[in-house]
Amino acid sequence: MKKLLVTGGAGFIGANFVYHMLDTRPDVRLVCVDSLTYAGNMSTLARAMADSRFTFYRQDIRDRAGIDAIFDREKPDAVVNFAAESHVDRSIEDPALFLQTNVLGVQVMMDACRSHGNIRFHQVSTDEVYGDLPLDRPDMLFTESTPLHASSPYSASKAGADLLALAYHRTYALPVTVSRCSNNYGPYQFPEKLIPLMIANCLADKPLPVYGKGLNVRDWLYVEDHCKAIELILEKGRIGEVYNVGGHNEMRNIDIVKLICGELHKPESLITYVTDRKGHDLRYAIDPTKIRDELGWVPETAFADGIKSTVRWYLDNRPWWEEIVSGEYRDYYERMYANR
Ligand code: NAD
Ligand code: TDX
Repeated sequence: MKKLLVTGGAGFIGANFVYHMLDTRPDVRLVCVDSLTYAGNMSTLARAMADSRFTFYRQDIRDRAGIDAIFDREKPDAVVNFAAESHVDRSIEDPALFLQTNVLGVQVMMDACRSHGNIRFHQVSTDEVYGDLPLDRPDMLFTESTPLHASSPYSASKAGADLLALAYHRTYALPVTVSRCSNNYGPYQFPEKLIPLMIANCLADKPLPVYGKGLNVRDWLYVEDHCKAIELILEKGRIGEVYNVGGHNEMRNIDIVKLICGELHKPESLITYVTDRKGHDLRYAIDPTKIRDELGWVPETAFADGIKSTVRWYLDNRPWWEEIVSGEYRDYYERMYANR
């Protein structure tokens, strides 16, 4: 049976990937490494913990000795690195942590792969490494050869990790792949991110803080489609290659927020325009031709269906996010939004 080591599995996409693999791949065992930052949540992994094919380690990827010990013991066949500080607004407040986890943590993971038999390594990256596109040029999309042009400390740290991963391939022949995905949405997303934040605030009849004029565009992909893309790249992706992942689903922030109001039967008068994010990227849009043509990947969930089931999930799983928004997240929210 193949053993896959997954970092960041207690976070949003990592947990969805863990469940995708446990539910569809009886031939795979999963070892999850996660330090449980504010964004990691053991309740998310409750069902996985009951599965004999799943093992969990509370472990920071920056800690070389701890990571080496897990590799010694588990001897994984491949590694997928989801672990990261992932929120742009937090990176504007505290860039150092982003560099430590998102760059140096990746180095530790790849060094462990090298010293344990040149283990296959997949780096989960983001379209944000390309910077942004103009709003008035719908013809322009990010391809894998678009130059890296990161705007935030978060995206700069992810770009640094991508370059390091590709350098480890060229220099040490480490079998590396990189995927750069657009904005994900779906179950278990931490409520600091646009879609769950707006759902939670709507349900509490709280103001809906839209940055700037709400005209920035993101390219949304249902998280399960991202997980399937990563699985395909792991199995069939060409070593040393980058794959863009996205579903041609560009939406303006304001339209997403209005749609959520509609789904929850809440008045649009809750919408409050607040001070814009510093350096706010205007538009992201992925060209997924390469992964479609080479690996046959196409997104399967239409946004209209995915957003309905996501809203339904947050309605059906209130204890999961209510516990989060009533904990230390409250201080973050106050800090970030009080005087905005
Ligand atoms: P998340 O913030 O929900 O989860 C991150 C997880 O990593 C958490 O469980 C956290 O505890 C863990 N973690 C953080 N620092 C760690 C460390 N030093 N050691 C071990 N574990 C650590 O993030 P997400 O939205 O699930 O994103 C996962 C990955 O996908 C990230 O690499 C992110 O850059 C990338 N990505 C995210 C999106 C998106 O829309 N969310 C889109 C494209 C790419
Ligand atoms: O309160 C808000 N109001 C608002 O208008 C928040 C939290 C966000 N926004 C805007 C900012 C963005 O234009 O909504 C858009 C989406 O914001 P986020 O959910 O913070 O996502 P984004 O900055 O686009 O980054 C996300 O996608 C790429 C993930 O957080 C990254 O980890 C991923 O790499």
